[in-house]
Amino acid sequence: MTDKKGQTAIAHTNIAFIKYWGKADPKLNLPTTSSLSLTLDEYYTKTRVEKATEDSLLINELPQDGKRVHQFLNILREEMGDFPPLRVISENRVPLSAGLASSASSFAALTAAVAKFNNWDLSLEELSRLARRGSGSATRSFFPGFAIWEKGTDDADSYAKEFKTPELPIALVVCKISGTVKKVSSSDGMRRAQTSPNYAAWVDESAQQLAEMKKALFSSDLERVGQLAEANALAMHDLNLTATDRRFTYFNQDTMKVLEQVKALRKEGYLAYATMDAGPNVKIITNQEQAPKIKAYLAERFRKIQFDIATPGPGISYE
Ligand code: 2P0
Repeated sequence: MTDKKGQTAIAHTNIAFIKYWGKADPKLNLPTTSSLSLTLDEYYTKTRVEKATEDSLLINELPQDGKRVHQFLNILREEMGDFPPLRVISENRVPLSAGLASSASSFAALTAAVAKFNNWDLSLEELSRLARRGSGSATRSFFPGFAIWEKGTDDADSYAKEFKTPELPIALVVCKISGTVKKVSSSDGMRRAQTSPNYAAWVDESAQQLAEMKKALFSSDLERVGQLAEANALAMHDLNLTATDRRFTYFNQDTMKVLEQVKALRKEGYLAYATMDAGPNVKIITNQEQAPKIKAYLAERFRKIQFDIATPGPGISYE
């Protein structure tokens, strides 16, 4: 127990280069594959927890239905021992629910803030394991740069670790295609994707791609990193299109048009590979030298789309 009034933690979001897209155990959020991500500098969630009379949630100053957060706090109480009701106050600098994985930074920041508030002495890996129960992708948002979430075999050994690489001049051009709320939640999307006849093959292929991705990162081969990430992402989205339980897509027409331009950029000699998540946005993997040029190239062709340049970000921090 603690006599502290409150505690604040900051977690940055992450983009998977080898995706998590399916659950071996939906209750425990155990994944069917290991995944690898890059934490980004530009997007983060800052979360303060304060002692209160009941659990509640405020995001960007707006009260929310805090059911998911309340359930997660109860999981932490079961795992770690009881603590008082908490008011959770979140400042979210991630475009919400449009495929930029705000749940990753949100559940990482919340887990870290609650742990620090309660004076739990936990390693980053132990925090990652706990955060998994809130949202799978949150496991990877504790670490600077690259992280690997090892799928593990059970609740005890499924968590992420930092994946140290040589210094890489990597950058992402983030194409913010639509800020609208997604129609298929990640959990529902995964459940449906797992009904694709191609699912088992994707799981096998993903393990090979992860092994190759590690090698490419170690040898600073950004071209290969991009190729592998794009292949992995396109195959993930193909599972959605081939789901036998109501096939679906997160792409819209702008997604398809940007993907065409990514091919055109490559033909012109640019380093440019695309990755997409549970929304219409496209993130283009490139290097820091070419990122502003790619941004200018696309901004000229897509007047209505906004573009950011994102670079590797830090691990969890506290205020
Ligand atoms: C990922 N995504 O690896 C994948 C790729 C989106 C596409 O993890 O159900 O919000 O809370 O565990 O973490 C988004 O799913 O899903 C996600 P839950 P989560 O980043």
